[in-house]
Amino acid sequence: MPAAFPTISKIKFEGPKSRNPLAFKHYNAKEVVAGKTMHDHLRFAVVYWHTFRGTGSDPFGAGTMQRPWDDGSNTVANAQNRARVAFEFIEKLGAPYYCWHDRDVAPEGATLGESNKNFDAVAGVLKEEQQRTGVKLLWGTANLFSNPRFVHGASTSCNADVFAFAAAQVKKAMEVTHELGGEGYTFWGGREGYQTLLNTDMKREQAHLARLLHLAVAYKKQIGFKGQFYIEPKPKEPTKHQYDSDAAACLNFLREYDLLPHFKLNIETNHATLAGHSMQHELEVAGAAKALGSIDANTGDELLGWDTDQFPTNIYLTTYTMLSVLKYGGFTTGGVNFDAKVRRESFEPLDLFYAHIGGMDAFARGLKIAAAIHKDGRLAEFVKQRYASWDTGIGKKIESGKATMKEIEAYILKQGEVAPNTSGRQEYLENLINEFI
Ligand code: XUL
Ligand code: CO
Repeated sequence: MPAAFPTISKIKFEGPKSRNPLAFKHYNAKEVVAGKTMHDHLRFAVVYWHTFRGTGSDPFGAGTMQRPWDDGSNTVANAQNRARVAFEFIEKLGAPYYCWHDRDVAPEGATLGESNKNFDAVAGVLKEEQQRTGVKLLWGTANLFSNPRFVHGASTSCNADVFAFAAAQVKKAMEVTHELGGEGYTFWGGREGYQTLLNTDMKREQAHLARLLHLAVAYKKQIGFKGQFYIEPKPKEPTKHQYDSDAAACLNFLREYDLLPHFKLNIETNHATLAGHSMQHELEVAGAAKALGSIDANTGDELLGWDTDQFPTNIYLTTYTMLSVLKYGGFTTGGVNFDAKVRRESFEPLDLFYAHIGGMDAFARGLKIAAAIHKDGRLAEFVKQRYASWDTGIGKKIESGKATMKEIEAYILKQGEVAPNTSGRQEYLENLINEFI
């Protein structure tokens, strides 16, 4: 097969002074930061859907992407060829992982049986290419939202047959993930939500979503798949309300249905902002519950209110992200997955390289800055000191559950008024962050 990117060789680290747009300025896979290589900290993954299936179409116009290797046919042969191109790209970029939906990699057939056959035929090539390049599967997932059968949702559909189809699709996607040595499996509830409550039995729909997840947990055990399960929160789009709306809602849902021990969260930046939160907020909610698993790295646009999935280049964003990731112990099964797409106007294959190189460099900088802030220790010490009143006396007694209402009342009656005696020092802390940027 002729090379799809003949003019591009392996992307190298050339350091911050390099002016080569096809080189890393900050991502040096082998460099050790805070006790681990950048490679092991960041565990970058390329997504199959945007990078190899994205057409550049939007609600106002057709696709624009130039992908000369793709013959445009919905055939297994074209899909197999595309798989080889994908690995040429990932290998040249030097990302250690990739991720897919079942329907990204292989064409959907007229029946589930046919789709499964197509999927196996392309999975064979994925396996060969993984072995050839050493690139690994971070996670797999099933597309339970594009086909019109999922118009009312998948596991939350009003039609039990649609649930059955979705469950069968998840079963197969889990099997292929397992076969390819995937380190995780993600559930993003594409249409698991509602457009109007007038036609919706919310309690029943949520119980059905939990049923699918319990079935998956049982099947995982049955086939011996050891990868991590993730739920990916998103508040809306395509539905007006998704049941997995944000990290807190997901955690509550998982707890309510006894699923929490089996899942972690895959936090996506643009989903966080659609939910009216910052990425940092979502990471802290997940981390505090010991459920921070992986991230879908991208960003929205301040002036556009939808899921634009842009490549992340904002150093504050990557710094705050990596501050939280490091704080909760770093990635184990998860990684930094670029669920991001080049703009419709960036239609040349070369743009795929620029986009990923920029994202990887932005995260490498975020990692280095966050590690330096952790090492410096002033930020963590400030937070510790801010809560010092809880480490002794009445604070300690209350926190440990040993103080009664009566004792607390007696204490405060004796104490008199309590003055607001400590500043929050927000500006000081923002300046401190800027010392490292
Ligand atoms: C959609 C989204 C998905 C999931 C995988 O907004 O983020 O691509 O990451 O289904
Ligand atoms: Co995503």
